Amino acid sequence: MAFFRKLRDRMFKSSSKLDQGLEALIEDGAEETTEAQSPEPTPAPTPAPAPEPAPSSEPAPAPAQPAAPAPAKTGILGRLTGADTGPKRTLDDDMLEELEDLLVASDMGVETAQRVAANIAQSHLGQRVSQTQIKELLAREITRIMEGVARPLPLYPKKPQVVLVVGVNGSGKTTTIGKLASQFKAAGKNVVIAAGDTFRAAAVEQLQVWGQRADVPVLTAPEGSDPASLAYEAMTKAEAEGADLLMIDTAGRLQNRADLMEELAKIVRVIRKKDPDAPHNTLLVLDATTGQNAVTQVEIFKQIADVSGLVMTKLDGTARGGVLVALADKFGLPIHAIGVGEQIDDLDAFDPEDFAKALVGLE
Ligand SMILES: Nc1nc2c(ncn2[C@@H]2O[C@H](COP(=O)(O)OP(=O)(O)OP(=O)(O)O)[C@@H](O)[C@H]2O)c(=O)[nH]1
Ligand SMILES: [Mg+2]
Repeated sequence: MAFFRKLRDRMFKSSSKLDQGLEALIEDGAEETTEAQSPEPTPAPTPAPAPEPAPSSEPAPAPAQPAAPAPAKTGILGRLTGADTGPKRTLDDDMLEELEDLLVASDMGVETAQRVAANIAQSHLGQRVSQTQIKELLAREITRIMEGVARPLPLYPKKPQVVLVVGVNGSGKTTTIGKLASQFKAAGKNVVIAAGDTFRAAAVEQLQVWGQRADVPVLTAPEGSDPASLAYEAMTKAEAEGADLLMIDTAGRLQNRADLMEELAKIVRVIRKKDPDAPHNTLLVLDATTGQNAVTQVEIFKQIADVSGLVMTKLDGTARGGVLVALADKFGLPIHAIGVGEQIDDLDAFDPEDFAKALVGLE
């Protein structure tokens, strides 16, 4: 599926907190390390005098030479080879602990932060690392975690393929449906949208605007009617019209509102009456600026609606994408796409390396 195209430059417009934290981590620690290592050009400690060799006629062996101090890396050779001229810090337990704290502060979650730090320690403990190096090491670990979850929305031969879109209020469900519909339409698919948010008249109007932009029909029901019935009717209509894809919008619901979650469960039950395999995809739309609460959102929506994949919106202009790493590590749910703006083509494929680099502040 070549639909998703890059808008990489828009990801993380704002400067990243993690980026700055990593730089400070090396800078602050570098001072201590340099002081501790070479306060002054003190003479190399003389090795303890060797015990007097037992009197013997043999000539005493020459005392082992103390190892010559390693030449400073800032020599000509160092300057020629190492482009990395900034401060460096020895990766020790203190630094690892600070690194872990930074990762937790960037919403990566304690477990994931610990695992990432441990992996970096495994390869680099005791080594002196620069700001760029620590960012690269981190980006490598994050990329590794995210690689397994970067997957576009799968398409099935089933007609209609039912895509249910769920999430908390304002996460970007309706916008994402508009964007997806436009991309699938452009790819030659016959798409229908159902306005399952029957609570607000404005929600239906908003979806109709997206339907016009994407040039796909929007099926609606009167305000206040049962969203499960609408979903059922939409499936019947989509089937009759030979649609490839039926995308069902739902009202935003907080995961701690049991009544609204039960309503969602009912929508799923009713859809399954019509087609036991449907919904074929249940997309949970998450707002990147949410932080750690996204973890609970995934847990509960997964339980109620059998979430099959994630879309993370609003990654433009926020540096708070760290929770995505925690989600990938914890749940392994595919990330189908990311929202990088409010316009119709502002939906991008999820690229793990780009994401990791943007998160840690690498070019
Ligand atoms: N910057 C940015 N804004 C986005 C993105 N996706 C959605 N939005 C904006 O977020 C706001 C909410 O988007 P909606 O699509 O209405 O969210 P929703 O989940 O349908 O909201 P409810 O139906 O009220 O639960 C709108 O102002 C969108 O323009 C994105 O990727 N980036
Ligand atoms: Mg909506």
